[in-house]
Amino acid sequence: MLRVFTAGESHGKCLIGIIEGCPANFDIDIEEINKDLARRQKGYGRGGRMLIETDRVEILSGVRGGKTLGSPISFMIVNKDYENWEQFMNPVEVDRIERRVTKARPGHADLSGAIKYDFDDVRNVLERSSARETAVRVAAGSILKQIMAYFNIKVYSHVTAIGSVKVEEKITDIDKISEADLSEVRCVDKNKESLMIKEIQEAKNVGDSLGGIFDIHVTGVPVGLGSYVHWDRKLDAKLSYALMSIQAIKGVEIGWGFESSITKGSLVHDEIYYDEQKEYYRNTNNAGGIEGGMSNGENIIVRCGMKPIPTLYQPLQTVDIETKEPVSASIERSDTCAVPAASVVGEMVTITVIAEEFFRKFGGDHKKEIEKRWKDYILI
Ligand code: EPS
Repeated sequence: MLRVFTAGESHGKCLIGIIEGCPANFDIDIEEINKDLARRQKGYGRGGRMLIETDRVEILSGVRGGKTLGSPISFMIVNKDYENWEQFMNPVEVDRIERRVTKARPGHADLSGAIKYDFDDVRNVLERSSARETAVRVAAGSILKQIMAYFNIKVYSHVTAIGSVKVEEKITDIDKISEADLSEVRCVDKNKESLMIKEIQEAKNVGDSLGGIFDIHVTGVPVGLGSYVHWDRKLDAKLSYALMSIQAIKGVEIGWGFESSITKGSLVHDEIYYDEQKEYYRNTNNAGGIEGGMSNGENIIVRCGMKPIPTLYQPLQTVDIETKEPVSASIERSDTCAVPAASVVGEMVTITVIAEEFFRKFGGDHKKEIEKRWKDYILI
């Protein structure tokens, strides 16, 4: 079974990841991981932290000479900002007063986290609940993405809404979606792109923040990943669970999602055809490539909605957890909009779930074993 663990505080020394259950003998290109880490750092609307960091992965175990060993892959990403925070984040001794946070931000983990763990300093909560943790999930996903690419499975994403600006057209052309990397907001509609940038700038000017929506597409997924037999192995359920765990994600839709719920069945379901060359195929993909909890051979299409980041430079009303007096929420350095970054995180989280289910179906200890099972299956 494939499992990914993450550790690390936002301003601690480093972030740590462990991938357990990755088979042996797959080539891993470390520069490709660094490219994905750089993609996550980009995006119009990011805050000052991204000017400090140049996220790079250092593999510590499980890979030798560029090939996976089958043993746990552990890696770290150094927080360059730690040198500015050592005094407050050192594991042995810290200044507990100067950067103490007591004005819990509405929308953040601050208040519930402080109550749950009996902390008098919200910093203990915000350091771990920070979306900085997603750097680890990107590095892990990027490793698995390279392995999935060997089996012709590829993942893409693009942003379809930021604030009130929405791309109305349903874009499914993968060549078009691949252009998202060229856009500062990962939007492939040029008109909407400039409106999104304008709206982010306007929000920034008044100390506000913006959420948005992004779509993830996965190509090359063979039929039958996931399960109709086990409720907890349904592919759509697993994807939703994993994607919903990304900081600030509030909604996940598969294919047409909520829109299909208010449309007649005759217009929703994708009719089935057969042809010697293409074998089974559909002319539409409203199901987003998943039926009965299993991949059906069409592209997987998943959509995520992200709420606006809770840190506001014009803060909302809250309560000081020490005095219980009404105050304005604390202001931590933050992003105005992190939807483009979240869309890269979404890709990596998605490919992690696909890899997990791929290994479950075709799994073995090493590449040859898996490749044989995969070829036998797709050639049936
Ligand atoms: C982030 C790092 C953080 C924030 C952001 C995401 O850096 P810092 O807290 O030092 O400014 O930019 O985190 C949040 C928005 C949040 O709510 O925690 C990153 O690496 O993605």
